[in-house]
Amino acid sequence: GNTGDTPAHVDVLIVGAGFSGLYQLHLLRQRGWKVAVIDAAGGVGGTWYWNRYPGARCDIPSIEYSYSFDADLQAEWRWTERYATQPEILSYLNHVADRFDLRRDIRLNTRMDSATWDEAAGLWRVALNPGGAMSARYVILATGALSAPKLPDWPGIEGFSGEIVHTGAWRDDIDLRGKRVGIVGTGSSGVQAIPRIAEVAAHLTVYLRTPSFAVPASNRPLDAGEQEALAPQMAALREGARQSPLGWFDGPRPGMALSASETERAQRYEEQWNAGTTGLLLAYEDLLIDEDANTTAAQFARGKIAQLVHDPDTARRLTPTGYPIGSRRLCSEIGYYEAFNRDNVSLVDLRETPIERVEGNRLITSAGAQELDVLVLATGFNAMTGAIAAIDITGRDGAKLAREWEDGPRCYLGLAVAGFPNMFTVTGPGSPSVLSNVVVSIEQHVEWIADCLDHLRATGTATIAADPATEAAWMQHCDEVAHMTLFPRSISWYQGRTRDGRLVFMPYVGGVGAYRAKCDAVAAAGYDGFVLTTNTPEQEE
Ligand code: NA7
Repeated sequence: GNTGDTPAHVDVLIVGAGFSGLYQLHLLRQRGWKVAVIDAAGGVGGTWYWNRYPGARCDIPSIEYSYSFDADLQAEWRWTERYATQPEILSYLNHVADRFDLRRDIRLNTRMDSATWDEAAGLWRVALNPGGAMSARYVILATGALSAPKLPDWPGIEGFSGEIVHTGAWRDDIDLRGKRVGIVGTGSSGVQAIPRIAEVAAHLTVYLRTPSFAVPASNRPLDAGEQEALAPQMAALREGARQSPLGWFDGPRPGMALSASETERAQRYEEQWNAGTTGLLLAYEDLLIDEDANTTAAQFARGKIAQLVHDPDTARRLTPTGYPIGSRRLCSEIGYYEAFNRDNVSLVDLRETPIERVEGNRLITSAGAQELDVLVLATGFNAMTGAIAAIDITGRDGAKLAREWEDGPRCYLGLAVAGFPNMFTVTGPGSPSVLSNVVVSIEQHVEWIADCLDHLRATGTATIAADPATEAAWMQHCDEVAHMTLFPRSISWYQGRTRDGRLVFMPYVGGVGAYRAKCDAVAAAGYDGFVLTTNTPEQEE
């Protein structure tokens, strides 16, 4: 396909051709940098290339979940649904790649096996697979926060004789029609896939470990007129999103849940439930801060599950307990609960009857064996750190990034890791990315990194690296801010685990507006918290 040749040396090597890498390439090339992008996938699109499972769709309104950097791009693209499907987002990103002539600098089907910092030469020596060696002055890891699939390690799984597929590495040849399908996992991916698979499979067995709170997507078609009507306000809406806590056009409605009467609350929850996706959590300002407030929303959602699922025993199993609503990613559903009312769907509760092993085409739990033609793993990702830790990255003094992160993910502003000079991460741990409209966060990260590189060029700086003490202070700040909220009250992919079992809350909860202000202040102060070294003569090219 669209495979550019990779030169032996570039100024900037970008890993990943999703929302982050595409924009980073465009921006840096515009500013005169020599840039190459590699991606392991057979096409551009990142997350939206890989997650082709049935039902895959965005849970942020498509008009907001799109680039804002180019007014013409925004004006010419028309979304067909309020929440875009995976194929539509993928075609949008392909359109962007064509429109800005990005493909000539993108090499697909190529991984970065290793990257080693060469202190004497002041550059990264990189091993590509396939493709061998290249070097780059800067490396930008635009590898995605949710891109390294997490696979179960049940005994015998490697010998499963049916088809096995992870939602985040879906294959187009998977045909579920008339099949006996099992699906493990009921996070966002499972919740989206379950109703679509149930429609075509002979039988679907859902293996449930932790029930999710799922709210109706309230999806609907969007017509061009609606988007045209919004056009005059778009610039202001986009700017509002950039300064907002969540990166969305809408924020929480004013008021506290506990100050409202029970009748008022019930009415507002009903409205916000019907508004779609995260609407419920935006009903009041205190829902993710005050446990009692949160309980009122959780109880409302639990009541909905009891109404939607006919069999009381199944409804009980699907009802989340023991963690605050919203502290794990709220799922967006279209027919999820109703799917459990179908005759061809059954539920296995792994909390009572855990998975023991796999034998032939059978998944065996303590309740018995189930023959499956296709086993779908909706088991999630090694979030925020997984894709980077999978690369053999060696920084100053032989430090290995993956090994360092086993002691706890650390990253200054989610943008750079101390000990790894001239390397940037987009949506790294310590950034608000996954707790925001990630496209808004990505645009901010990408623009900040481009401005930083321009500054280094203008000032003749040879290396930039995060200062370890400032990095540690930032991670501690992230943890403190998180603990002012209810987010750490559940175990979720927002948290990393250290080798000694400690949980580390990874995303910055303080909001994209506050984060942007912090990043801007860091840059304005000459990259405060970074150590910059100037060019020595032998490093000049
Ligand atoms: P998630 O949200 O991490 O969900 C993964 C699900 O898989 C969750 O229900 C897990 O249960 C379950 N799981 C994971 N491993 C196992 C094993 N070994 N056995 C049984 N069940 C397991 O991933 P998603 O892909 O759904 O969504 C990720 C994000 O992508 C989403 O939030 C959006 O932002 C986009 P557990 O909770 O660990 O008990």
